[in-house]
Amino acid sequence: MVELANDRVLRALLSLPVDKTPIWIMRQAGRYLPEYRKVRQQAGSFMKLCKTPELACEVTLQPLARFDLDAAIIFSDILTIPDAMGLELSIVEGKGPVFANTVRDEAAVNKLFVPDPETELKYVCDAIRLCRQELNNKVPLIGFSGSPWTIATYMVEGGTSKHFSTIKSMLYRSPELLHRLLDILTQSVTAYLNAQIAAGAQAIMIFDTWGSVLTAEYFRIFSLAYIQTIIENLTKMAEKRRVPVVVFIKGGGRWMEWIADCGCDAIGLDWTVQIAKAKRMVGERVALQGNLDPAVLYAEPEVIRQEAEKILESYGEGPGHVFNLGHGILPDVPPENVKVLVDAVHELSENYHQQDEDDDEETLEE
Ligand code: 1CP
Repeated sequence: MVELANDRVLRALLSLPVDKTPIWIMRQAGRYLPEYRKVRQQAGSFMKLCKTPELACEVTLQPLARFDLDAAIIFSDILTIPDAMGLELSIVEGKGPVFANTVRDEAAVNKLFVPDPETELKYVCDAIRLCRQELNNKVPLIGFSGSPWTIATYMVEGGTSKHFSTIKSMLYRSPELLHRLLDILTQSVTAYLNAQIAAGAQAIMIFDTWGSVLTAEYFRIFSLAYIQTIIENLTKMAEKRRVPVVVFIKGGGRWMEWIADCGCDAIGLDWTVQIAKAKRMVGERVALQGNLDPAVLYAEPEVIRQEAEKILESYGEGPGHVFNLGHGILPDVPPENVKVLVDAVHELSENYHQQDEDDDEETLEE
């Protein structure tokens, strides 16, 4: 097994004991950092940044140079797969992601193919390989993908959506066509994540940002079932360690019981969930990641510490918690406040973990 100087995140995601609660932050490399904005400008566009492994690696590591974070997450986007399928993604200032081509009818679905991750998406695998070298086993590197449903919303709508009218009318008018699209995406995401693991990703996160726009019944059929198929087909061990899988369904608090059964090791929670309640409901089955309201980072340092402590207290003693925000960090947050949060979580969480020598005997090997 490769020795990591800090493997708290990998241990906590598998509910193994740790000395302190680990923390990383969704979208930790991003616009709130002036050094990110500089590299992005240098790159010329968001996609150029993603597609240049040296630059993607540089921005991945930027937040780790500033803060004592317990993991890195590869800098990329969930929309690299449709871009690789020929939809041509651009990120437009003030508008978000926009596709040149959409997928709204049978002819468009027929044209789709499963991208080869070491060809069309090689730039992501290269960035992962480079990051692993640079990280030199200091902290683990997280790989990620969007869920088939969430990726499909962008492909069908053509970008960000308010009411998801186009994809929902597809769901109710041509469910078989939507299933075909989701099936191609499921194969693509599985191959992509396995390639990320082969390239060196040590944990995997699946983002289902828009699962909660579905009804409970259709969430299971059109989103969760596909996530489950992906997880069943992921590489379980790499470098003699388990590769934990986190599933984040924004707004999925009401479906925690179902999510806990999808084969994931941990559930990412948004800030609307009481973490104590989540632990009571599913804590025996999965670890939990989250779930500070991202807006807390606008507060004074003392308030940030208090709000962090509330979450630590709510989760209570024992392993199985990775601290994070309940969604991505907001672009106008002062970077100093992130340091306050990261240091507070490490300092305050020691009280919730037993400092027992015997714990070291439990390992991640199988
Ligand atoms: O620099 C810029 O102006 C572009 C902003 C940006 C960034 C920093 C986009 C466009 N993507 C990213 C990086 C990104 N996206 C990461 C990086 C790794 C990290 O540090 O965490 C990750 C994990 C994502 C994932 C992502 N992209 C999600 C899932 C998570 C979530 O936030 O819900 C989604 C929905 C996207 C789509 C997307 N890409 C970019 C934007 C602005 C969006 C959201 C648009 C929307 O709200 O619909």
